[in-house]
Amino acid sequence: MRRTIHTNILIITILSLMSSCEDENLNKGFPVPKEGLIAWYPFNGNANDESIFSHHGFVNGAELINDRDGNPESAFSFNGINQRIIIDDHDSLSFENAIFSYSYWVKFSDVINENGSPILCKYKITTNFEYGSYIYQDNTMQFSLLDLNGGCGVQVGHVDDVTDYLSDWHNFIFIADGINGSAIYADGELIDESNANISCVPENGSGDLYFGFGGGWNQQIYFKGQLDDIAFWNRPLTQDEVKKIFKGTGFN
Ligand SMILES: [Ca+2]
Ligand SMILES: [Ca+2]
Repeated sequence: MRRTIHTNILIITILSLMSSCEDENLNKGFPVPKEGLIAWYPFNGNANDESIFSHHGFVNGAELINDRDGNPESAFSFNGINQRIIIDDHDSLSFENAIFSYSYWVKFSDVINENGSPILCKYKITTNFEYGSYIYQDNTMQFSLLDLNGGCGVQVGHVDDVTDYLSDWHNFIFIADGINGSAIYADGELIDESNANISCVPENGSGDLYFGFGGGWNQQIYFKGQLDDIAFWNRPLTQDEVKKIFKGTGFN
């Protein structure tokens, strides 16, 4: 009898261990693809880069808030006046031949700043510009590559009207694939693409990378809204990866 009880306890223990392992496996997986990952900001209580490169962000006023799942201090809010996150310039944040991808989650404010609203931008105010993602006064959101030194600049894709995305959090992914063109996805769906050669290839500039801040020549503009889970890759993401990032199913 004693042996039976012991055996039962052992079996129960093994079963519960197995089920807890299964639960863990269900929740496992890295949130974004690791291949080519250059910077990854999940905003877990800070603006640290959790890729292997440690391009940590310096938080300049932006405030930690709940993320889209209600986790505390897991996203950042920007007031549109003087708050931003700054990442020091680094060679790996410039992308040769205009081949790269980035992803972010955003919750827009219903008020677009008079001069527009930059989500992210790598530039130096009166010297050079590399890439950025802006909302303009007409409510379009443009994904740009520019080189103010060389005088070239292209809008390589856009969202027609951000007011279609005003409520709740949304995921936007921009893919630049050099001579093969570019694509933009919103919440896992392709919304704009071009097969044309990206003719403007920015040089490796000296500007920092900003979240919630940017501008054009001699322009400083702040973003009003909320941002989360920003990632950069030095390669084009696949459609399958885009969908998985949006669904949050995880990667090996
Ligand atoms: Ca987060
Ligand atoms: Ca540089």
